[in-house]
Amino acid sequence: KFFEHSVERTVQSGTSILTEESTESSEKPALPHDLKHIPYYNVRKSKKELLARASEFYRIAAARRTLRFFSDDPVPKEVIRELIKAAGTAPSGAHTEPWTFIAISDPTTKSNIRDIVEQEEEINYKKRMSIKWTTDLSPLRTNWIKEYLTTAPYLILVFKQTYGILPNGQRKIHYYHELSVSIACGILITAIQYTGLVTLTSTPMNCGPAIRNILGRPSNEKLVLLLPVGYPAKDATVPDLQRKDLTEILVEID
Ligand code: IYR
Repeated sequence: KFFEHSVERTVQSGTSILTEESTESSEKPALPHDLKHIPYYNVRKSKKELLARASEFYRIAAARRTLRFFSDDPVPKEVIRELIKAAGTAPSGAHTEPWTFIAISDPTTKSNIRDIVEQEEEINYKKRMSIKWTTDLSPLRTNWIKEYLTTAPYLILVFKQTYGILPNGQRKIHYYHELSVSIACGILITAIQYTGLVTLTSTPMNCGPAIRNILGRPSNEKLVLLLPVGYPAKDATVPDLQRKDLTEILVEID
């Protein structure tokens, strides 16, 4: 994947080799070559404040749970827009911003997505997933019935753009698109939690192309994450899971 660069080097502009499939020419950077570099300002916080803020952020992050039971209470569109703006601040390879977020509140579209997901997930659970996999999942009580896809007021679908398309139709290389979009997803999930809403990090297996089609998205976009977003149902439950202790996840080298 990361050798797209060397392939590109063989493509000489001004020759017949530049086709629809070709990538941007290697002579010109994708960003302006005279891109300005400006001062960065940071107001230093005291050590006390650093610790207070880090602890406060941990408290918020630690309260996050994956929810499977949603209320149908509506969520303001402006809130969803702010959340997507936050996700769009993620760092990306060569600042290519290789993501598209689709926010769906339309009941018919939600219902069509639910149909696709439930149809595929039934096959996943019954045939495609191993016995070991479904056994490992059984304590979490998941199955192919995904009521939350129609009850949650919003579905946010995150697509990664495996490449971009330049105004002249040439392909733009999206370096590290997988990682860049994963980071954006992390920011989005944490922003949802910070806001006071809940979500479920769902990755519907084998549903990407069908969902992409009903949304009319181009073939350079691949579905990575489907997030129902809303308030938890009044009687919502979550599995009583514990997280690893810091000593199990941190190795300090001083
Ligand atoms: N995608 C399926 C199955 C599933 C898989 C894992 I790994 C989970 O942590 C949870 C569910 C589903 O959404 O039901």
